[in-house]
Amino acid sequence: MGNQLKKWIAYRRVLREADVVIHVVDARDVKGTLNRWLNKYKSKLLVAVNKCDLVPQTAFGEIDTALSSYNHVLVSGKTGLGMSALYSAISSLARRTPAKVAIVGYPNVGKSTLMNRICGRHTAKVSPIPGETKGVQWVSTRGFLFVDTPGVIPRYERREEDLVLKGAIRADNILNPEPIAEELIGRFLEESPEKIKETYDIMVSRRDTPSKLLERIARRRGFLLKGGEPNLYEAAKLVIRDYQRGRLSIS
Ligand SMILES: Nc1nc2c(ncn2[C@@H]2O[C@H](COP(=O)(O)OP(=O)(O)OP(=O)(O)O)[C@@H](O)[C@H]2O)c(=O)[nH]1
Ligand SMILES: [Mg+2]
Repeated sequence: MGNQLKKWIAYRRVLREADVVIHVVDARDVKGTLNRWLNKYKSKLLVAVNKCDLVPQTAFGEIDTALSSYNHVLVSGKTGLGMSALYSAISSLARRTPAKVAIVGYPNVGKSTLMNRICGRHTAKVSPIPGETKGVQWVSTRGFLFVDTPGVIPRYERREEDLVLKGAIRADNILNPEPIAEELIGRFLEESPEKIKETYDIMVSRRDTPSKLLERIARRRGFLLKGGEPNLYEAAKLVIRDYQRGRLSIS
């Protein structure tokens, strides 16, 4: 049997066995990291909107509206925000002791970070590189059995740009990072241009185009090609990496 298929079967088994399925999504892209396929487990589904420390509080209302049909909580595995709400939501879904709780979601949304926060120790390996968690391991804590799972991308998901922005593909594996970095810079230019200014220590005005800014970032960082042209390829990968790591965030 192929490795992928084995993993898939193990994943399905975890979902079936679990009493509570915590579907972790990224607060910066809730719709994009929400896997609609998991709706078939809706009666035991709890959506944990993670990385809330990376979005302004004014965005919380919008997130609540987008998820109004889901049982959901806003959390940050990094700062501990919303953890007590998460525990009560888990408890109200748990129907036996110890209840089994599976943590699932896209690669890199922070499943292992959340698992560590819940278990209060470094149970699961965390990394800014998607695809860190590989196996499946149940951990007993707080009267529950928790399991962290490897990130899964639904089959219908194909657009590379989308996957990159969600942090599901690592920046170094992208063939053509420039348009993606420009899309990102364009968003920041609209929502908080000062963030680009601070992060890269460059001049930014609203009249600047994303490609102009990418060029400025390359020069500022000394990413130059022979002849002194800016190395946009390296600058684009830097911007994508910073976004995936949360160094470049709207807050
Ligand atoms: N700012 C911020 N960063 C977070 C938060 N949670 C996780 N991260 C960061 O996001 C990156 C991915 O975290 P992981 O916990 O490894 O994500 P994962 O979902 O387990 O990833 P895979 O196992 O690869 O699927 C790491 O760099 C974490 O430090 C959070 O709440 N806030
Ligand atoms: Mg993980």
